[in-house]
Amino acid sequence: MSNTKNNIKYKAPLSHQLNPGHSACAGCGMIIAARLVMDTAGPNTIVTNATGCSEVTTTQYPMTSFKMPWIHSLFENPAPMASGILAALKVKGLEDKVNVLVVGGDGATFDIGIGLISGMWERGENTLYICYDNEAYQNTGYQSSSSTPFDANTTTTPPGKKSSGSQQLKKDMIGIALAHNLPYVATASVGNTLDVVAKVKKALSIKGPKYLQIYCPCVPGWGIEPKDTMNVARSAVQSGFYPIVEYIDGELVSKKSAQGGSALGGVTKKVSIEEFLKPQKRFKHLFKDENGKLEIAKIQKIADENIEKYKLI
Ligand SMILES: Cc1ncc(C[n+]2csc(CCOP(=O)(O)OP(=O)(O)O)c2C)c(N)n1
Ligand SMILES: [Mg+2]
Repeated sequence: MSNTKNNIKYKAPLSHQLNPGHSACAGCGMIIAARLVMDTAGPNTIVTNATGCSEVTTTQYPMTSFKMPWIHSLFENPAPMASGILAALKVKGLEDKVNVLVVGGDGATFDIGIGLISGMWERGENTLYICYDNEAYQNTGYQSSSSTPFDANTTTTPPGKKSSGSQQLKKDMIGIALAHNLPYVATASVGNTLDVVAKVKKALSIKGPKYLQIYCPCVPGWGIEPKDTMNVARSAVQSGFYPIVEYIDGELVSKKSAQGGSALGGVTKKVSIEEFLKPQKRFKHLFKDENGKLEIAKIQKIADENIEKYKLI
């Protein structure tokens, strides 16, 4: 195609590994994270993708938004698929020249794929596992997963007379990853794009199995405005609700303070848990009555415990 006025040949932007034309919602945190991850990993990468929004929105047959080789099979399968790909790369003598990424949502990671992910980690496969953590099975209509936070309203944890939303605590997937003695384990928030990029780069520079869990607000599932995605992704960190940590060889090497900067630098103010919860319809029921106030105090306690555990202030 050419631009007749300037006589310039039009070329689609070649710089992105994940291209426009996907069907993710406006303001989707996952798709922002996915583009950051794919662009950072670059074209010399093979991706195996679990079932979920990251797959469904990017690869509607017969199209794909991915420029790199990409494969989807069953929900629980991307980890063993990556093992097979690594075996093939080994035969070709390419195992040190190609990045193998395994990506999936929290449902795929915390619940449905966990056994096979554990096997991949146990085998010490040279892969980077990325979890797009949007805290529920969003693609199928906002059902709770074991990543869903306490008191969140999902379609399987509706608040009512006898409950105030999910009564389970979010599974400590970081602790589970660390228990596998992985050389690299970290969380990031899509609200801090540079940190996501830095952590993907860092992870890919290390040999062996790596785990990066990225906090990704979901516009319809969390009931937020598309314009609020980045703010919510940041206030989750600044309130202590979602700790941002980085472990190399089991040692905590970096963490983000409750203000979003480095926790090593002395921080004075943090965002209140109400400020984080309020823009999200999944927590709306907590702002109705006195009982809600008691529940918010419980969530504040969870955030405070994170701050205490990781010394985030
Ligand atoms: C074994 C299996 N169980 C359930 C489903 C239905 N299913 C497809 S996508 C999906 C939700 C995925 O949730 P998550 O992994 O958190 O990704 P998200 O869509 O939230 O990004 C479910 C339950 C399936 N395809 N296969
Ligand atoms: Mg999810």
